[in-house]
Amino acid sequence: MSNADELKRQAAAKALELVEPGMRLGLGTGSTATHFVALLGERVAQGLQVIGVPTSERTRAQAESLAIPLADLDTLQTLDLTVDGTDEFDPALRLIKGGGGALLREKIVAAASNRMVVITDSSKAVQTLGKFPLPVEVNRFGVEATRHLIARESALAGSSGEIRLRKEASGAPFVTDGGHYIFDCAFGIIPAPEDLAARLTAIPGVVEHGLFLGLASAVISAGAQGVTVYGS
Ligand code: ABF
Repeated sequence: MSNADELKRQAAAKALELVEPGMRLGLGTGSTATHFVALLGERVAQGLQVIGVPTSERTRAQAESLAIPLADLDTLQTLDLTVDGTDEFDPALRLIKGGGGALLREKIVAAASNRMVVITDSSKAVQTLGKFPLPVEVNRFGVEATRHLIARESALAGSSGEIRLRKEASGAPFVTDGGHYIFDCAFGIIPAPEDLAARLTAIPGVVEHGLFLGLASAVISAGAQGVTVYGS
């Protein structure tokens, strides 16, 4: 296991301490969340009673392989705890997520949760969001018109940069679990996350964006100095 991978596993193990019998859990997506689901699967095999809602088809497949009981959000409606990764976090626990392409279900599940705890490594900590290109999930109708509106509204919020359609290795557009496309917006810095988020949300062709504001209760970050918990 690489050092980076070990840090992700340490953060995941710390989050597992928050899981109590009977909890309804949101199961995140990405390499760090994969560690959490694997560790959760070990506890389920030892008799821990929980039920999970996966935030992506790949997390669903991993959870099913570990016999973690799953339900859909329509049945559970509210979750006790969601554990998920992130691409960036700032001192106010604002996040950029979506590098893994699962941002829509991740945000729906996080919003339905009483508590959202982010697990990550210290390399994701930033003072100002935006170094990581902001993913924006868009409807496949009128994509170029939506790109133009994203550029216009982002500039009004003080952010500009290349807006790239996410592609598969084959060159075909990446398609999300929800059947949408993703633009990755290389803004560099996002000085006004709340303003940008509101502007993007107001664009009809935008399905969702990767700014997670006010959703994370805590960020568990593993680094050379050990595991640090920001928030509660
Ligand atoms: C997922 O976790 C995505 O939103 C985000 O891109 C990813 C972080 O990836 P990793 O844990 O592999 O660093 O929730």
